[in-house]
Amino acid sequence: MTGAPPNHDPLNGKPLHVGQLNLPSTESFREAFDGLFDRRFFANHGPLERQLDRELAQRFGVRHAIGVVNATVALMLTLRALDLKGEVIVPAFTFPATVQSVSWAGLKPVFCDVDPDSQTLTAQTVAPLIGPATAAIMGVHVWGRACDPIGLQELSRRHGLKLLFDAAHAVGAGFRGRPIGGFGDAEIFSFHATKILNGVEGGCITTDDDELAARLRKMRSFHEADGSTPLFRMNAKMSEAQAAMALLGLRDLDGLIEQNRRRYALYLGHLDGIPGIRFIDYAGDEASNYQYIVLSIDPPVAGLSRDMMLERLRSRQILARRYFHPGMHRTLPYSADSVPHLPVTDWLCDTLIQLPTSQQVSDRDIATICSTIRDAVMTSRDAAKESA
Ligand code: T4K
Repeated sequence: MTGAPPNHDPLNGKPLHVGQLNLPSTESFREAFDGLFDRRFFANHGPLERQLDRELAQRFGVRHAIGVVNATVALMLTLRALDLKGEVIVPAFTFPATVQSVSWAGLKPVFCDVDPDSQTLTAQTVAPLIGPATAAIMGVHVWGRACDPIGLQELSRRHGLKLLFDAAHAVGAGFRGRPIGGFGDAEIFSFHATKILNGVEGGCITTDDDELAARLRKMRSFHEADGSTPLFRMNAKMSEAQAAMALLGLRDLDGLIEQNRRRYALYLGHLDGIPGIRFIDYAGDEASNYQYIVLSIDPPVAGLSRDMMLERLRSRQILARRYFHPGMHRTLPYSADSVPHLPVTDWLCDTLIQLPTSQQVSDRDIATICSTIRDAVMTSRDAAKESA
């Protein structure tokens, strides 16, 4: 026999990333981009961006959806548009954009711990932090799980606070029969390439507040308002190319959710009964988009730490990630003065793993990922027993 030895790894060395990376069909992509090139209208609120805003408003069941260049800028814009001063209560268990946008808007983030089951803020975790300087609460629908929208709406109303939701993970998700998008004063979505709705980059702000929507539309560009408007404005426009991609994704959204749900069920089946491994359970009042496969590792039971498990997976090109690590309260500039005591956040940051799931991850890949996890736990437990 000549040549390289056969690769016995079922993944064949193919790296498996986290992130959705959903693609439209080549034909629909070509058709959309042919139209775009024919029109030669690429930016400044063209027909596709306007169409996307209308379709998103309909899908999310809100009066206004305002397309923007990405969710980070959308968060910054919304906080500025609300004209807030003082403090914003936020989770530290989140992507940096949630917290950094508060600082960019000249506000002070106040870190709040999350509920151990939902991994989100709840009215109970937030209430003790409300003080005279509090201006707003910003919850995160992390993993697309609703961030106690009813409880937080009641709490914010009672205290006269603004309520925002970072819904970057929550396109297509819902709560008690209502789509995420219409809760609080505004919600902010991401259409980054790694999200279920792939606009390459992109995002939108949803709101039922006509006045806030008008203000945001003026602030997001220099093209939608007369120069006399006394507002801070910027170029936060979504391009026509982004809108074309997002429209194609929106058309496929229900099918993508169903594909995600199927992969989630496969993972659940393969990993059932492994000691020390616990899956996020998308159940109860939630309608999930299943775009994240997240599990926690309990080291004393599993026999190995989360980071050891990551190493095992990475050695087979399974590029699982430890979202979110470290907690934002432990990052500069926020940790410079003091680090608040957030035990649940710290525990999540130390124990969670995000696994690959996307159109690029086959059923066979999932079986391989799960057998890698099972083997890692079983060999670690055996080794621990032997050395005891
Ligand atoms: N709020 C929350 C709660 C968020 O999670 C995010 C973003 C935001 C706000 C802000 O939204 P945007 O401003 O981005 O619209 C990735 C995404 O870039 C980010 O959008 C996302 N959350 C976050 C959870 O994940 P990184 O820094 O971890 O990305 P990166 O480059 O390491 O990519 C993740 C994996 O995906 C890698 O394994 C490589 C793979 N990948 C990535 C891209 C971009 C690919 O295979 N192909 C690609 O094109 O943030």
